[in-house]
Amino acid sequence: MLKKNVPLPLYYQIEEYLKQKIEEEEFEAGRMIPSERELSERFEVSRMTVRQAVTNLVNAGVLYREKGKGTYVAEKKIEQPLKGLTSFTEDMKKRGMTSSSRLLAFDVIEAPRDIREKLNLEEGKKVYGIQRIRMADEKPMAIENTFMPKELLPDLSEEIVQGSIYNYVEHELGMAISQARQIIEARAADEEEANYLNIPPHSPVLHIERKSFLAHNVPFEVVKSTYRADRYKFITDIDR
Ligand code: 16G
Repeated sequence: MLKKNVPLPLYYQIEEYLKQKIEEEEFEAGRMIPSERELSERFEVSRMTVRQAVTNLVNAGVLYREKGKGTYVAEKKIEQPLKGLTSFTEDMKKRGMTSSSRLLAFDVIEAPRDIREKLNLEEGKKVYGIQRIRMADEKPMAIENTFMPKELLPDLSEEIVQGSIYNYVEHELGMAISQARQIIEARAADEEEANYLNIPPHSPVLHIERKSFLAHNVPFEVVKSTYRADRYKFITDIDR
């Protein structure tokens, strides 16, 4: 029951009720929530109040609407700490999920200027241009465009990049990955990205550019990735 004599707005109390049901997994991901009519009858409030609560949760990515069908519980977002230089494979393993990749491109190209500058390469040097869709439990999470100097990894193959690149660099080549710099920006998915990520066109995505270094400040990768904003949130701890 909603409390009418407390300073919490009714729509807020309905949001809390729905969030609690989701938290307790009584409403699991993919399940349809009760209709606006049912909720307004149950709580004895107007449908407008219910709609406000539901819309807020849709905007927060907790629920999603399907036209002409109803409102459903969204998958819980993956919470990715922005701390520790980890690979996609490691991140998914830590969560008990299975990682896999769909390889879209594996080319050796002359480094485009911006990549060449970022990787400290001379003009004409070759880089790998690798495009992978990264999946968790077979669902697409991100698209990664990776550029790495050919000279540094002469034997890289399609087979290797279907698995973990970091594992190959560290455990097959014995090179230590030391640090990285990452820039995160919000964007709208274009048609192609939306298609690969299985989301509606123009959905929000997070674009991340990571430049990573081996020991002695040798840059070994520039990765431009597009993450589903409905499936990811990035967490930082900050000290004062
Ligand atoms: C992460 C990294 C990426 C790196 C990849 C290696 C971001 C935001 N993340 O996805 O830079 O290349 O892990 O993963 O760029 P792998 O070892 O599983 O191939």
